[in-house]
Amino acid sequence: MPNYKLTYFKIRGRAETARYIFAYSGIKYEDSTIEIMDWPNVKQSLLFQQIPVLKVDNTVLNQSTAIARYLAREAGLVGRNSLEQAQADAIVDTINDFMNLFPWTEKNPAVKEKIMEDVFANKIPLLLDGLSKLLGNQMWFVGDSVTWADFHWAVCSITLTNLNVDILHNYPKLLALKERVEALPKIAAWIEQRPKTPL
Ligand SMILES: N[C@@H](CCC(=O)N[C@@H](CS)C(=O)NCC(=O)O)C(=O)O
Repeated sequence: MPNYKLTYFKIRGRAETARYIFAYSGIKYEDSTIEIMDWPNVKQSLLFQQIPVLKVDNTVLNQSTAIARYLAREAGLVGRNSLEQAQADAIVDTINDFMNLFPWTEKNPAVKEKIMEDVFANKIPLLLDGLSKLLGNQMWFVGDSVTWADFHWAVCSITLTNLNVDILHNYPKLLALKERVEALPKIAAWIEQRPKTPL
């Protein structure tokens, strides 16, 4: 088993799906969290000056989705055949497309609020309607067992509900899926021990 070191800020953010995969699979890793004051120095040391990064022995991987997909593959969480794998990939990419619409780095509060309102009113319903239809009456998004796409939904839906407490009221099946992931014993144990942060 390689030596794994995941580096990110002390928030869920773009590293949490990888942390869920580590927790669920029991694969050991170092969860290295950077304090904001140390970030400028760490940033300079990175090829693309962004985190998360995952060090696998001496190889540094960037891009949160590539990291999570790699770990999911190692943990047997990508889907049972190439079509299921593509279905899981498509769900993760779709969720990311919508999560990337939020103005995470906007400094002007008025501009930020306006974009937030627009995303919640006009974009997020499209994501939730689509995901809800894809899930239908199934337990998991893809096939008959949990995949990293379910984990990614569970992680991103925490951020959505933190930003807008009512957002899942009309989507009971998506809420139930989030809760099903969070009730998996190893995920529940991780949630209990992780730092409590807004993002
Ligand atoms: N597409 C990249 C985006 C990475 C990214 O935007 N990272 C942010 C944190 S979420 C970052 O490093 N921000 C600090 C900076 O750019 O100085 C991924 O998914 O890993």
